[in-house]
Amino acid sequence: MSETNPAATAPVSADAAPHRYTAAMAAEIEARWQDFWDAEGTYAAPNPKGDLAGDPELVARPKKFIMDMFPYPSGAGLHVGHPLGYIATDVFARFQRMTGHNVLHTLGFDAFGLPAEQYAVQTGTHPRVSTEANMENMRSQLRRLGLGHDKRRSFATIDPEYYKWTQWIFLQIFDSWYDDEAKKARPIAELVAQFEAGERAVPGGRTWSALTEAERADVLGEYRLAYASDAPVNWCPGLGTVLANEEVTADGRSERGNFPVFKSKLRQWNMRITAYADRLLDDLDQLDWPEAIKLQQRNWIGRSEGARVDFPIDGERITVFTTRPDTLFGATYMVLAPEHPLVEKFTPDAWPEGTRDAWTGGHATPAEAVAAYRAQAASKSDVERQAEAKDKTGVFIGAYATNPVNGERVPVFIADYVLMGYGTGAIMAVPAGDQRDFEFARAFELPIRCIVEPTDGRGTDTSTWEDAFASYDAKIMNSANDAVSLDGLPVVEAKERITEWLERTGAGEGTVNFRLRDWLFSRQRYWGEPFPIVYDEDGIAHPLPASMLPLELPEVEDYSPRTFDPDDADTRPETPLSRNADWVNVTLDLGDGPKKYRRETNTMPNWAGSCWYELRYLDPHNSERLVDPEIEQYWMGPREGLPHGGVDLYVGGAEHAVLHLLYARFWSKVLFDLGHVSSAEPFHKLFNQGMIQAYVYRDSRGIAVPAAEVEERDGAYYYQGEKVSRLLGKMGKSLKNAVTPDEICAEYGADTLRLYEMAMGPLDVSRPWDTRAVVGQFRLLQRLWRNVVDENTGELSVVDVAEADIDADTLRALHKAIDGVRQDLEGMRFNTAIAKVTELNNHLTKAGGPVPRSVAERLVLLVAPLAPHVAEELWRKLGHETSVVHEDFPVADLAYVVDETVTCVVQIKGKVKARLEVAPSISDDDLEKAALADEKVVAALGGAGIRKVIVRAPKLVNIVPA
Ligand code: ANZ
Repeated sequence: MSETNPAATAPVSADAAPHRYTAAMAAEIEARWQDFWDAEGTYAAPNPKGDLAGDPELVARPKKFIMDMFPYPSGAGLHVGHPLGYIATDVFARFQRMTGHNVLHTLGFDAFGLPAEQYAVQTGTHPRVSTEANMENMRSQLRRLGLGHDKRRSFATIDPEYYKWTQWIFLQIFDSWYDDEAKKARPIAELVAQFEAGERAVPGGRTWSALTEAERADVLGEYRLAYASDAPVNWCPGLGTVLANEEVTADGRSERGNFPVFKSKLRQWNMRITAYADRLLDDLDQLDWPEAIKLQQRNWIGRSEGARVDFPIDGERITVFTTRPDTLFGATYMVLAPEHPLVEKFTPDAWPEGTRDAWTGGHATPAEAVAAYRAQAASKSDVERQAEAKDKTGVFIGAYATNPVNGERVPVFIADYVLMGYGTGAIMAVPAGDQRDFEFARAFELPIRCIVEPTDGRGTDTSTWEDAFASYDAKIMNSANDAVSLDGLPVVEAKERITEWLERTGAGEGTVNFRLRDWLFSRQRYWGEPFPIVYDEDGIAHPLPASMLPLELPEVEDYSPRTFDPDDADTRPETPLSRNADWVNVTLDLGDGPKKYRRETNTMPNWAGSCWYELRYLDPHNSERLVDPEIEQYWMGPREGLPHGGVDLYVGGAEHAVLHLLYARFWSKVLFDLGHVSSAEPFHKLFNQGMIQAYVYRDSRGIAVPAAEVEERDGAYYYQGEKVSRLLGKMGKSLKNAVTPDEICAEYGADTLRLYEMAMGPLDVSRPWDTRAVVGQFRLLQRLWRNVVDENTGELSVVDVAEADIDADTLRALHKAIDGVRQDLEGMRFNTAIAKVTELNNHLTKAGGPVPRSVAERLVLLVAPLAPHVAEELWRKLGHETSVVHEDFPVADLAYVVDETVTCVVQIKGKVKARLEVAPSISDDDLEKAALADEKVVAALGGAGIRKVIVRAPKLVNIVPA
């Protein structure tokens, strides 16, 4: 809903002050200063060297790299919710500039992605054309906000000069392996050298020289950090592409479009992010990130300490992963994931003697039971399979394994609550200690053996139990064989002891398991980075040499991925790039003469471009290297408090907790290991801004109606006379409640919009947009203007007054504001900073009379980070020739900051000679100095020496002259 603001739009009537701050004036001022900044390059941050080298004095300052999560250039443009974070970083960056820092602040575009491609499919417009147009539109919307970006450093991920380096990084990752001993990535050539020299055994036991080229490629594929594999992947026929785990919802559907997702075996590129699981986890501790995000990353990585235990079966073995090896004596059956590759091997032709009916699922043979159960399990998502409280289903495969700790025969089942993708895809089931196993055991009449002394009074007779008993504080019981006893031990010690026994007897070993999976890195899309990979006639993948980069996207006739019946799991993707035969089939000389090759026709996922963009901002035009090491070191290198280096401040939404932020950390670490960068972490401090919410109004059919046309009457809401409901929700076109920054800028100006967004509440909290409240900040700027400029003449209204002659109340108000605003801006508490500026401004308004020039100047400097245009204008009016952007932020005189003062009496020889107003907390030393410096005291002493000063802070100073 919008209310017209009379001050902003009313035509200037005869009696209205001609030089009042109005929307029209704001528009004029803002446009003028934006042009000035662009022309002067006011926000250019100099590099220590290279094409962006500049003012050595600025370079020598401490530096700050302040960054936003860059936007996707959507066709809908920006609404007022989008720039919340951009304004915040801009205010912060401006404050840092004014407190002596060389500040790098810019913004690019994350421009590959699905919407442009879908638009292309619908309209036939090339995705580049629509994306460029959207960027152009967003650039002008952003420029209108007065953001102090170094535009020389901006780029889009779709620029071939940018994605050349995305492809180059892919090649670095492809050409490296993770050395578990050195705990870092190394060039693959060093691994080959180890194989050649016989220093490392070649898997399969042959010598390196005996392997064919294809066999070598296969071996190296097992090590490379980027590798193609035929693993089961998330295939989404409805979208026509495969998806990363992170892109699949908890109910096993595509995050985008909500289509079913199936596990299908497809040859796909992967990134071995799992090699970095430990480091990704450990290094979180050093980062200044919100705890909630760290926790999400920790959970996503999901480190579990436990053991692998081998259960012998038919001369072979089934290996399980357990976090509770201490419960091994209570393992009374085993479960394999239905897809487990060993299932066929151990499934006999007939049910063994004594098989219970309940175990067979009513099937005549184990093979039939297994086949039927597998078909049933395949139709469920992992989440459905794991859901608690569901009936546990499964079938016996007709085989028994041996529990290594007590030699007992334990029946082997398949059941869908065990997942193939976790641990080893097989478990030992301990019904007494695990609720899922407990339910399964009850359903299948399997023994439940009490191996942990219950501490809740339920007793050890498991036939009376209603659920499993789990506690880390309890003691183990019924757990001893001839060689090892866990009885009486608490869980942690029992785990250690049994793990020792397992390792000693060769029955198992302690191990760490991660939930994190490798990152599925290929998509069957058009609008993404092509892979710099070609296949020779034997199907062996070859990297393109760096000299052939960028490998640009070819033109194709049809951009759409081929989509299929969303429910048809048997379909296979067809990539848009494969439709351009001239591009796909090429003759290249990769160093051994011209040969025929076939290009990889998948493209990279849209996360690729955002995995390293912070580095490109540093050295955006470098065509020789990813980033110049000295420049990288300068802006991002490790330093005090930032052991891993990284961006000083990164602001964006919390929704990127595990996708972008995890991938970017992974790429940083690889680049760090390979020596390309000095920072092992991309983002040292992370801040998640809240959301700007908006009211959604719906009619009786539940359909959203245009919010701007809703009227309020007596607390109820009406649209075209019909009553509508009101709820707080997201802002957006589809909910018909989007407010654009353009509208607000037109009505009040960008400075008002900036102030309003910053004043709405703490930055990390979500808040409802209220157009009617914006005018409050506009009035603040009007009063600010009026405190400096005569509205009738347009002339300065300030007066020159010596600091000593400014009244004490004003000085107190001023210094309190300076002190508070400084601390608030440093701490990113922009809302309270604005409150303090408002307080000072109101004080000056109320005080009446002209404002002392030095007070007005400092007020303007306080406002400058928040409302830069009006600040520039007033600064210029105050007679300054240079931009306010690089002025020093005012510093408070703390003597004025304390709330109350007490009166201190200064006596000379017992007679009161002066009274001082001092802070209650003043020290004896400071009070003595203040007393001796006081004019009246100096006069009374008349040059006489001092024998003794007795100080009783804060109330009394007694001076005894010599
Ligand atoms: C025996 C046991 C006894 C277990 C007990 C738990 C409690 P986290 O902590 O998430 O790592 N498990 C192992 N692999 C599995 C798979 N592929 N699908 C489903 N469940 C699996 O969980 C590890 C525990 O989950 C393992 O420890 C195993 O059950 C089960 F009182 O082994 B436990």
